[in-house]
Amino acid sequence: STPPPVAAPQPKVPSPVTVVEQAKRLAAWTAVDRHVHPEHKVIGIGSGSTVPYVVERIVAQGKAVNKDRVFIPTGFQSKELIVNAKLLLGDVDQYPMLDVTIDGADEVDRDLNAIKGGGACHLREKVLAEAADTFVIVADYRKNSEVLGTNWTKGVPIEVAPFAYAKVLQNLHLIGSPKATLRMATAKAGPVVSDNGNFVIDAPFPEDMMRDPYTLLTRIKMLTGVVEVGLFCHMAKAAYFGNQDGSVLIK
Ligand code: ABF
Repeated sequence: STPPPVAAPQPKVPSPVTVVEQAKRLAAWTAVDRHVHPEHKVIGIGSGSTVPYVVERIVAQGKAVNKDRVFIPTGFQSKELIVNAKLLLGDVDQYPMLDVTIDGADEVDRDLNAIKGGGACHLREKVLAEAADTFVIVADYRKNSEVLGTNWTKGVPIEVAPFAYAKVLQNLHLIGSPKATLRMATAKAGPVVSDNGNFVIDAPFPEDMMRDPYTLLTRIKMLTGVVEVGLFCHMAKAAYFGNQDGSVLIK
C-alpha cells in the first residue's frame, strides 16, 4: 500500500516578539554599516535590548579592524556585551573624544529629540552621546513618533541624588507633572538604583510641554538634586527604526 502523503514543511509565522527582534536587528545593522567605519577607533556602546545587535554587527566587521579599536560602555550591561564579544574595553575618562556612539531610545520625535532612561542609564548615555562626533539612535518601529510622550507614556526619566528625591518630586509636581513618581524595583526591594548610586523619577508631562522638549529639559535640570534628565535634545545625527515589513526608516 502507498504511504500517506507527508505534509510539506510550512514557513513559520513569525511571532510578534520575533518581528520586533528582527526590526531591532535591522535598525542596528543598518546603522553600523552606515556609521561605523574602519577609521573609527573609539566607539560608544549604549544600553538596552537593541544594542546587542549593534555589537553583533561590529564583531562581523572582523578582528583585523576591531583589534585597533576601543569600546566605551554606557553601563554594566554594555560593559558585559563588550567583554563577552572579546572587544577592548575602555572608559570615557581615558577616551573623552569618541568617533561614534550608537544607542537605543524609548521614543524619538520628528526632530530627533529622544526620551531615554527607561533602563536608568541615561546619565552615562548622555555623556557618551555628547562626547561622540556622531551620535546615532537605533530602535524598532514602536519608538518612532511625532511628539515625545505619545508612545512612551511612563514619563521623562530623571536621575536624582537619593537624599534630594522627595524635594525634586515636589518641585516636579509644581512645574507640571503631578503624577511624577519614584521608580521602584519592587515594593520590597525599594527604589531602582542607577549605576551611579542614584534614584530615578518618572515624570509624565502634558502634551503641550512635551512639544517643546528643550524648554522642558532646561526647567527640570534647574531643579536642585537633579543629576540628569532623560531628554536628549539636538544630539542625534540620525535615527534608524526597523519596521515590521523588514524595511528600515531613517530619520
Ligand atoms: C537605553 O535602553 C535607554 O536609554 C532606553 O531606555 C533603552 C532602550 O532600550 P531598547 O533598545 O531595549 O528599547 O538605550
